[in-house]
Amino acid sequence: MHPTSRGFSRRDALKLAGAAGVAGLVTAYPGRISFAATDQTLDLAIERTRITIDGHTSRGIAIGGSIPAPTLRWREGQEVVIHVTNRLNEPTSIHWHGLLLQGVMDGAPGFNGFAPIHPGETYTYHFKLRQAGTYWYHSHSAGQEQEGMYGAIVIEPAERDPVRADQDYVMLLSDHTTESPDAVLRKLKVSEGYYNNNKRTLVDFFRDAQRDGLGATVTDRLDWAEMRMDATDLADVTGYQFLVNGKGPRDNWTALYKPGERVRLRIINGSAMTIFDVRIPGLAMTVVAADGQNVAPVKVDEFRMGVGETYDVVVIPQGDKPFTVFAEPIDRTGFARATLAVRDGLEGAIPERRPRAVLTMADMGMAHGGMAHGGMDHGAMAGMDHGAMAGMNHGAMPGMDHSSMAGMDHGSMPGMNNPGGMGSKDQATGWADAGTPPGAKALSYADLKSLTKAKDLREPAHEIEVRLTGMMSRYIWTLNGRKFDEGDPIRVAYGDRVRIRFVNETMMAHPMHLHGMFMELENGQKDRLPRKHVVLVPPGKTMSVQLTADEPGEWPFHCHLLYHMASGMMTRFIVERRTASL
Ligand SMILES: [Cu+2]
Repeated sequence: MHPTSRGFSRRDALKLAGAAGVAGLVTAYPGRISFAATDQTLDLAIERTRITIDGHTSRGIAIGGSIPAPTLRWREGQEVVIHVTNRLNEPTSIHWHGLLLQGVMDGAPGFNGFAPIHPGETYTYHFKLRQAGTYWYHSHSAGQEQEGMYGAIVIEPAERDPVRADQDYVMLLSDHTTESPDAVLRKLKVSEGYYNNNKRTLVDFFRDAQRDGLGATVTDRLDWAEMRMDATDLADVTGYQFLVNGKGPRDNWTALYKPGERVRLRIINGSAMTIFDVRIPGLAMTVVAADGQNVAPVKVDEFRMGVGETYDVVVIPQGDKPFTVFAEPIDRTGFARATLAVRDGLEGAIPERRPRAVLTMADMGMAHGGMAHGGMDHGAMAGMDHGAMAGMNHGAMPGMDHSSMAGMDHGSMPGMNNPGGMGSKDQATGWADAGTPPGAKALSYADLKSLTKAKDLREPAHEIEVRLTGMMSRYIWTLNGRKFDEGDPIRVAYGDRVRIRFVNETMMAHPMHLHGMFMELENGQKDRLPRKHVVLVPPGKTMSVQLTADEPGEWPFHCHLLYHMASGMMTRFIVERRTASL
């Protein structure tokens, strides 16, 4: 049934879509928009389409007629009604990433009574906007997000915006492949090295460790680089094109400014699998928001962003020379670029490509100092069943399948159980070295400080450990060693203050996403911990967050790498109202 038959006019939808910049995604819109504080209704159809990137056309799925989907511009406090019509021949869904809302409106099939939207059906989402900031929306079904089902959400604050800007642009980063997501996942499952041109294994390392003893093996002279592990260990799917607002590097998406204007860039990592390092050579960026939440301004030259994260930055370009916004995936297999310019048609220089980021022993929490201090029980490590690890390949320390690690004192592995959560100041950017030049400042998670004081300052009453686990050799990614719905859900009582400790036992970074509530990252900022909906947990590291379980329901809690989630790296985070027993 067409939604208009239910009393919603197409014209209204188009009007809103116009305001949202459906046709104007690639053009500038005025920085100061007056928002009517009226309710908003819109129709979004989901259908197969074609997308042209750098002159080449391929297939995709559009929400609301475009890839990316139209930017939804709303205002805090509004009630929004969105009719989503499925014109595919498969079930679909839309999840409102980062929004606080009632569970059934969250749009994750199988959670909170939300069922997939079947072909031909229209589902009506309805929620009140309880927050402001930069967010995004995407499919939570199959691999549809990879196929183009993603768009930006910009919610203007009800009160005065603490961030002043003359221009305001969304830059939605994504990765595009001409292969179907099913094909990608199939190949990953058949052979974990499919996308890896330079196969190498950890087996050599453990063989050396067995022969020479781990102490001799783990030294400065032998780091992962010398093990010839390379960039491909950082990302398990390659062959992507990297896009800004659906445009390839040659398309050169351009944002206009007048010299001296304050330009706000709302940068969203809407990719399926790609962690980006972002910089604008010659232009300092002031980070003003992370995951939609205002932070104390911090001036940086570059930052790394996990899948699902957003950063708002303000830049003040001077002169009429164009600036290149450059986003390199950490495996350096390509780049996304856009241009800030005083008029269309200008191009900034493409900066020299950075060398591929390489994991170091420090990334695995096995840094120099750690060994010297005898942090690790060598004997226990030597007692590890190396045979059991023979089938293991790089990429996932999955070896760290706990059964075979029985002899190892996990807690003694430096960095892997770090009570502070943030062992070193540079932890968030110090892994898989970004290649930041001397004197340049890369954003660290430790820099993020909420602009406002936390509302709930109770010490967490409960601590939940979530181990990030996997077996790369079979392309199974898990939480606490269990695939989705094979393990127990996490249950917390409504109103409780809890700590979640992420222990990454794999050799990949995992952007962990909790629906329904913000996590407050324990990064040392006391009563101003930054509120995050995605926390990028580096390989071999531990990070912890606190939260107040004040959103009842059954929330998805998963790695935001699409194929990790698809292969099992997800659980249920259940906030339940408990009645006292007699
Ligand atoms: Cu993951």
